[in-house]
Amino acid sequence: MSFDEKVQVLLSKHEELLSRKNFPIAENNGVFTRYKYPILTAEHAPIFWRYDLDEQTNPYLMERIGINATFNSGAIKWNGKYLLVVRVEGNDRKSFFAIAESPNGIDNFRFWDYPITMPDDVIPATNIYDMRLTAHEDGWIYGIFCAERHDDSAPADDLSSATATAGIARTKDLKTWYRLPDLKSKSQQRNVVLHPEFVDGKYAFYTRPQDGFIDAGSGGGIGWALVDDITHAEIKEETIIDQRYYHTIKEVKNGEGPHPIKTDKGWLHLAHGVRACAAGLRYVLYMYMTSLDDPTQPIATPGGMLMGPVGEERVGDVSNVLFTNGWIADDDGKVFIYYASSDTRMHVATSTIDRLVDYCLNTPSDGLTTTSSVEAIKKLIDKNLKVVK
Ligand code: M1P
Repeated sequence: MSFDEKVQVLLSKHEELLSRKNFPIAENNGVFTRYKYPILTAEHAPIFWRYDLDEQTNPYLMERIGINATFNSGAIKWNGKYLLVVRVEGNDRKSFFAIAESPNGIDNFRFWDYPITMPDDVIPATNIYDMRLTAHEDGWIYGIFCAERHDDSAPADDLSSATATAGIARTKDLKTWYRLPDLKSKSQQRNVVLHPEFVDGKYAFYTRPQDGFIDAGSGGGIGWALVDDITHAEIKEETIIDQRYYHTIKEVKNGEGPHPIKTDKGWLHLAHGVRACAAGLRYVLYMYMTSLDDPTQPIATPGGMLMGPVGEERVGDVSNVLFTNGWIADDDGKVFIYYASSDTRMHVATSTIDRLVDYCLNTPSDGLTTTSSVEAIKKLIDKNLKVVK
């Protein structure tokens, strides 16, 4: 086969993958629908990012720059298309952002030609990842993401310790990004999200204070902070609005997913919770709602997880993980939940605002003991037996 023929085979196999139709999985729990195929994998990265297609410089047609994973993606509807700002991780372990676009939100995701060129902060980060997108009422689209740097206070031979801060950038066209100074905070921060509306005339952030790079420690849970000036954002006061509890799906840590969706019953939140087990940490997705009048006040806290890793989702670079930082609500009420499995690939699940609100308002809260869980089930049985018998 000639070099040109080999290139053609490469391109046509890639096109087959990109244009593959996705299908809803028939069995579902009425809350959401999963889809058969992941929507983005490392193999979806463009051939021309990975191969040198010049026979003179790459006679064996070898991959030159390997892509390891495509995961934790922010999401936004833009000019009628479903866009993900994907965390792409190269074989060199560095993550970068790249936009993938789909006409229908469930398949045919294609990367734009170039990854995002993100300007550096005054102190350049080693790695950036997990962008949450917010089209704010001030007219900008903000991307808030984790900026990771080596912890220079660690002993000289410790080349793993790192620090996490929230990087802030904004754009009007998703192509040119303007970097603002990182969020100033007393503690390290990851999973920081910008609320889409001003609150008391200020920018409002969901935060996740943490004692160390990995440890949420005394952080308490998902926080909330108001900031006067986003061009010099600083957290002066932080209130915990979604706490962690012993023996729950979020006992070790939690983090806001994408920014909440406004509904006529309250703000609808999607988040991740982390628990410890013999296999390590287990990351699942959960929901809660807060009041429209006061977004710091919880009005619904359905117990347990909304989604946990199943089947192939359970295995990957960091196994037993579901993580989300993007969703899109269409005008007709359909919701596309974009989630990553095991720090490896992206998936979509669909639902509706009505179903998710119903789920939040009618799922019993976690009573924090076996006794109260059994009481909740007995209550449902009592009700159902009157209908069934
Ligand atoms: O590896 C699982 C996830 O771990 C981190 O999330 P958290 O800060 O809640 O522990 C993040 O690094 C995330 O990117 C990753 O998916």
